[in-house]
Amino acid sequence: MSYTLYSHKGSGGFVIEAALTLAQAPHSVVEIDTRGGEQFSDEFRAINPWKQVPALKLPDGSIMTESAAMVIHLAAALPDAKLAPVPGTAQHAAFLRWIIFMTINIYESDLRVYYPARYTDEMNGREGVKRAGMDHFRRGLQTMEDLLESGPYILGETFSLADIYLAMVYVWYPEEIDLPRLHALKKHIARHPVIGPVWQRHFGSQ
Ligand SMILES: N[C@@H](CCC(=O)N[C@@H](CS)C(=O)NCC(=O)O)C(=O)O
Repeated sequence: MSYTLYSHKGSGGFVIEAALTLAQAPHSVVEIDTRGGEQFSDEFRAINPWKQVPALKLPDGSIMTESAAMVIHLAAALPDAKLAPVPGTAQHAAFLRWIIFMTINIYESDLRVYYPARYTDEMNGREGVKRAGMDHFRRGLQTMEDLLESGPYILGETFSLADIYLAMVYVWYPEEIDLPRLHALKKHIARHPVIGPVWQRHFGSQ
């Protein structure tokens, strides 16, 4: 009864690996070399037709994709690990709100920055897509920085998978950015006794 995570170092697979590690759930990680284009192979397309990592094989053999869905599912499937508030509570509503906000607005703008050609059909449009992506990315992170005023975590005093997700999307921002609360959160996760080593493997000493 084990999970199989298809991932690439430094990808959205980080938060899923962190969740499985925190919950001490048996799992293995299959490295997909997305820089070398392995996500486009027939073998991986059979796992995720959208050709992206992370993908997660559940213990019953079924496959999940979409990092936000996986985070929400794992928190529900592994309740003893307390990865998120109890479903149905106001805290859980806030958890869902910010996970979805981060995946739709921040993760997505990161893709516009790193893969601008997918968002325009003219060569000359790529710089514009990338610039607008950076702007969106920055605004998304600033929204989270403002939210952490009542932190130190997204849910106030309660640490959850949403914070790990946030540190991950923050570290993807490709330029210097002055967001001290996000910086402190990232440091906290990088030094965490359980998930710190997972962080180091994905992002080094960043
Ligand atoms: N919406 C997806 C986005 C997944 C995604 O963008 N994955 C990136 C790595 S972080 C990827 O596979 N990049 C290679 C590619 O898109 O070709 C999720 O949240 O899981």
